[in-house]
Amino acid sequence: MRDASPQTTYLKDYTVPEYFIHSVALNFVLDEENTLVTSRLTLSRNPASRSMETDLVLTGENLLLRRVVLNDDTELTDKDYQKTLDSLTVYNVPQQQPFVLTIENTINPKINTALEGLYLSNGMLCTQCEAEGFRKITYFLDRPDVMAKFTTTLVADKGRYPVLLSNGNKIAQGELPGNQHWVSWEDPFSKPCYLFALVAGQLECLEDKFTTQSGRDISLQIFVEPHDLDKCAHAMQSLQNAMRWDEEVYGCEYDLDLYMIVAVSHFNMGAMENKGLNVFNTKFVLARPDTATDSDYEHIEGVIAHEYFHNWTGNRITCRDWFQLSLKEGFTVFRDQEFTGDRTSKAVKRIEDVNMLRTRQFAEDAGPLAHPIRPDAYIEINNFYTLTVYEKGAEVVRMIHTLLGAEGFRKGSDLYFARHDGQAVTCEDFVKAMEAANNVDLSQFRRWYSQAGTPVLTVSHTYNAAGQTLTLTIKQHCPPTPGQAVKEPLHIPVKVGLIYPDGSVAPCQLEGGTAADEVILELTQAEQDFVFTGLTAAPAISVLRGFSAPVKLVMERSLEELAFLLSHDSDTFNRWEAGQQLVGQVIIGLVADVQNNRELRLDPIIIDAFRQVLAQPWEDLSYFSLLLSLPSETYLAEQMEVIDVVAIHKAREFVKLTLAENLQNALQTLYLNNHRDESGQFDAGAIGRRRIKNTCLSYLCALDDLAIKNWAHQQFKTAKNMTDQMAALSVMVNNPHYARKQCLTDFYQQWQHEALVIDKWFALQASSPAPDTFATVQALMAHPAFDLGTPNRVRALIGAFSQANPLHFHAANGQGYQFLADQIIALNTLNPQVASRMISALTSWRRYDASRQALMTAQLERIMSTEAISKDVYEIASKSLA
Ligand code: 0A1
Ligand code: ZN
Repeated sequence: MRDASPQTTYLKDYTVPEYFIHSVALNFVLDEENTLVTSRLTLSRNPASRSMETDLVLTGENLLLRRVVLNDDTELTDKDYQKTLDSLTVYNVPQQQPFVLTIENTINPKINTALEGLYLSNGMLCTQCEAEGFRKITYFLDRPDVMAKFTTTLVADKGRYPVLLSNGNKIAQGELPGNQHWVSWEDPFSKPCYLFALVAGQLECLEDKFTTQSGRDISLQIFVEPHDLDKCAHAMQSLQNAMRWDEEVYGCEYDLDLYMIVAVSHFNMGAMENKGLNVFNTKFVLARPDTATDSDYEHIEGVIAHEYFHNWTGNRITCRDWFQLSLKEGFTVFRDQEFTGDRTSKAVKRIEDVNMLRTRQFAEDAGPLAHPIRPDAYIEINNFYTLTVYEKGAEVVRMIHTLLGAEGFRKGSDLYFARHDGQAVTCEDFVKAMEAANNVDLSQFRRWYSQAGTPVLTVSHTYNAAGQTLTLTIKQHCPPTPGQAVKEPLHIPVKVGLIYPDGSVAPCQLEGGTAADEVILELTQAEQDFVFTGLTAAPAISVLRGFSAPVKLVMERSLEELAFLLSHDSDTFNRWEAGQQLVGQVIIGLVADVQNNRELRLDPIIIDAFRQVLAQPWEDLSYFSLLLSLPSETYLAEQMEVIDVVAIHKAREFVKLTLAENLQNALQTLYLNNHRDESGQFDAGAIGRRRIKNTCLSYLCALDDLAIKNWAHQQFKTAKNMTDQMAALSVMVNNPHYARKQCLTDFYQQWQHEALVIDKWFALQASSPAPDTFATVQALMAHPAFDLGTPNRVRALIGAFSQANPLHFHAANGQGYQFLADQIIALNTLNPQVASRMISALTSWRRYDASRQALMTAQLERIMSTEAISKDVYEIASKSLA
């Protein structure tokens, strides 16, 4: 039985809440299986509500109700209220004056495998309330526009739960008979219940402080399981960096006296910004040079910053309703991207973000689940924590930044904070603040919030030698998406630069304008001409610099033109992009050769281009490695009409091998020059050395060369940091290697007590192109360290296989699809959020050949017929088939 035909919620139906909750006093008597929750709410009628209802309807799920008391003196009986599976209606509550309602209920954290509400993680009790988890703790008005002041008292056994945490400041604590103790917390800021949190457990704490720009000392505490205390230093440093950056760039200072982070090993997502008490997936906290890679270090800093930045963009100013999710997420992702760019390399960060957007968000936008960054309907809101809301949402904020400039954007954010502090608002309020502070009209720009799909820009040009003009014609078109057959033209900033044939910068001077090195064209019509003047020779055109808009660019360019841009474009993004287009075009050509059984031959222009890149001195070695990296199989797949995973893999491997054969000496020298025995050096220089070295190793290991294979083996055995150890192991797992098996066993032995490292061990094997991978994956499902109840493990094995192993997941006999569906069906009852996220690998079935389409849809149908299908899984599976 499924939840009786799941209901859709629509943005157009939004109405203000009928009641407000001003304050809530919570009392928890904590117990693994039977936690007693007492909630004392002070409520009043919302005068702005037009409803005539005199009943109060609270939401609540999986709760055992014990008592309801009105105004502290009247115990209500079951004639005064009605309970359903997901609500509590109290009849005829006072309309004229505020009233107090006290509710007592119990919950069972132990059986809560969905990890939403109050649950157990390795013996520790913790909560996750966004989006609608608070209703699994107690009856409440569980919607973000109901903001209340929370005080929370936690009572628990002292031995099992010595540390008791909740939002805000600790105001009192004491001992109780029977080895019990209690702690009270008070959060002075009004907040919606999705920002509530509590944690109880045997935790150790790393403590430090931060002095704000106004001179206040903030205590910073990171709580972890005792064996992880030696892996918190980087998270602490990251938090301090983020706090400083937000003061400098946005003028935002932290508001409480205490900032706590707790790392838990069971978590559905990355982390959660609960006021003053962030709860994090251990993956985004714990790092030691020997356990975490450079990329882990960077992600930790990014996620710590993201959650910290939410204090202003999310908590102080929150969302009116869940359709506005991108208001806080798009803006906060934009902020964390800029922060990471400032901390590391702007060029590299932009490329990494665009890579992810183009491979994953573009696919979402082109498929049956496409939705605008502000969706207009949902069945299960948890399904809308998507790449579109987060990553495309960030691109939309970035475009506003591009159109207004850094100063104008800052004026807009200042006004937004000043106008709306303490409120629950909409995307519209954000855009209005940007407009008002800059005196601009963003009417057409607003369509980015309501229109789904990735626009395609088609660019052509003509150069007029006599008139020394260049005319750039840009057309925009957006393919239809579900429910949106016709699209209106968008307001799109297109950053352009021009380059003379000798490599010098050509002036960008639009008719009637002044000359500049580059220009932002504002495309607003379906087709528009831009005329550049004063050009003494036909320039090369660098379009969409910095990836100034989330669009697909169609522009006919020869391999020679692309090679020219690769060596001369001054825009770091477009320079890299030229290389990607160059080699991408060639690989796509080779895919056709593979399909037609033609002999494969690599165009020498590619080898030359790579040789030139290798010959130049590069300061930013991470950027250098990106220039040498081939487009991913997933990105290449996006370029094909019908995806052929086998041909893509063969063609790409052929290019890799041929480059390695032709450039072996240069790659070896580069490897040796950058190979050091380093541990714990995290400056840009050391990170860059590791990255370029390991990029070279990956090319070289494509060669059937025993000496090189020994290099990898040696690097694996002697590595003092996880980046080098993992890089070596991965080339050994992904290429035939004599020591592969032994090293995998040794690695497991070495790291069996470090869960996050063991996740890497699972993921690496699951994503390998080696022929025995499917059998390995099946065997790993039965490995004692595998557990369907631990989301990180599920993502490491099942997620990596289905999302990062196109070759084997899409095996022609359909075994990959069947395997995934089996796991989704098992997860449906255990953890619906994780189950529904796993479906995405099947959603894109229309992109494959007829035989695979049939196999994939058959599995989606099978998922649809699951008994007791959750709303989460139902929504994604049914929309995937629609
Ligand atoms: N707001 C968090 C993401 C998050 C969303 C839902 C969760 O549980 C269902 C957990 C975390 C963020 O953006 O970091
Ligand atoms: Zn967020």
